[in-house]
Amino acid sequence: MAKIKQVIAYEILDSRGNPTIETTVVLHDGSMGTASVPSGASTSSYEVAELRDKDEGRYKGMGVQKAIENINKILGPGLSGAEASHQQHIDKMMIELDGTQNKSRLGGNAILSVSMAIAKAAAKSAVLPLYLYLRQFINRENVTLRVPTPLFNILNGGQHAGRNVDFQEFIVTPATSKSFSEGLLTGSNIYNSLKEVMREKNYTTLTGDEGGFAPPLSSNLDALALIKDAIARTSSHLGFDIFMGIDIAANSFYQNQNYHLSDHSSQLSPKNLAEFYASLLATYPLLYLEDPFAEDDWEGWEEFAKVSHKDLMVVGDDLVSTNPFRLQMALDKNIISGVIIKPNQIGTVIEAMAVVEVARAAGLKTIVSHRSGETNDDFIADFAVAVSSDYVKFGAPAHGERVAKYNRLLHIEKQLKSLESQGNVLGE
Ligand code: 2PG
Ligand code: MG
Repeated sequence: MAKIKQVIAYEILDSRGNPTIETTVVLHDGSMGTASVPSGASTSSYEVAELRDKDEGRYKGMGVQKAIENINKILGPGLSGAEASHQQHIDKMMIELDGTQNKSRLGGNAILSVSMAIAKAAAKSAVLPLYLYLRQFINRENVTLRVPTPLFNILNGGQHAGRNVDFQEFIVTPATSKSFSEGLLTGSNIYNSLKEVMREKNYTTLTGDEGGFAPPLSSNLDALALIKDAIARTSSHLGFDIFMGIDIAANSFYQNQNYHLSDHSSQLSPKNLAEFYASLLATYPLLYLEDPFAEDDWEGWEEFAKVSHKDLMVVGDDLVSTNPFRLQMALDKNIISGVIIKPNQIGTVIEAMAVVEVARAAGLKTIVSHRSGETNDDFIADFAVAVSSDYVKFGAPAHGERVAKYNRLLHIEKQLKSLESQGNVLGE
């Protein structure tokens, strides 16, 4: 148990070269925690506000000096002397200090960086690994402690690649029966095999924001064919021990109630798009489809629920935006079977954890996710283990800011194995 002594924030750069916030929290017992926040490119309108300076002469308006001032002058002094291990109380205090619905006064980015840094400092003070420390804030009944199954984004399109592929992320995911390290090896083998396939076909092997390859392709479905080819060259078997998925991120090609795909000459209505997915599923046995429709196109989501099959994970990201009210709307309409959890969509650690709990209780699969603009902070890896998420989505098994998270999961897996072999009940 230790009280907060000091909170200091700085401006640093993220993986896209844009400014973001890094916050350090010092406790009275000398424990420290430092955390930095990520940033999305394909954001939804239901995420909490990300406070940017909007000074066009500096980092094209992307500076975060105002948010940092809010930490140094308002949040830090407001929290000074508070007990760091009372994370619920701390997150609530920050919500109250902000006083808006969407954290727009102080900035969701400012609030989250403090929330994460305090959790890290408190874990240090408690001499616990962060994932075990955070675990005390969830209901652990019937929830096993395990390292989640990774979803690897190995081919980038949409707003993460700037080429002509509309769908944002082409994903492979190993069978859930595999251990995390086995899954990582499989993902890495396929990633490297895809590089080989692309070289042979004279495609560029330059990568997008999340480390996946970003070739210009004549059709969205070409990406799936390339990945299928890449898998066939490894020891994995598609549909048996490796599966494919897509984050469509449909917001990005939705306009005036219709969808505009660059490989279709005419626009598609929500019903047409649902039919397109149905035919796609008949050719490629996809396991995972994220944001197949835009965040407010409830008609499209409902249309698709009629034709999609029960083995497909239909996942809401922009649709839900890690927001409890949006989640309830999606549950009431019975249109998703999985949900993306991004702490920076909601702005505090405890609120993000609460959304995981509601989703799990409703029988949804949970997927803890990074953002396309990242730092080397690996908080999200510990968070995913703490909440016993079913999956994690941290990008390709490449690029420093992506592998920082996967590497942290390797460490956690090792730690859990050794604790298990010692008969330790892992704090359950
Ligand atoms: C997504 C995310 C992360 P962004 O849509 O799932 O992959 O992208 O961070 O750009 O919103
Ligand atoms: Mg998404």
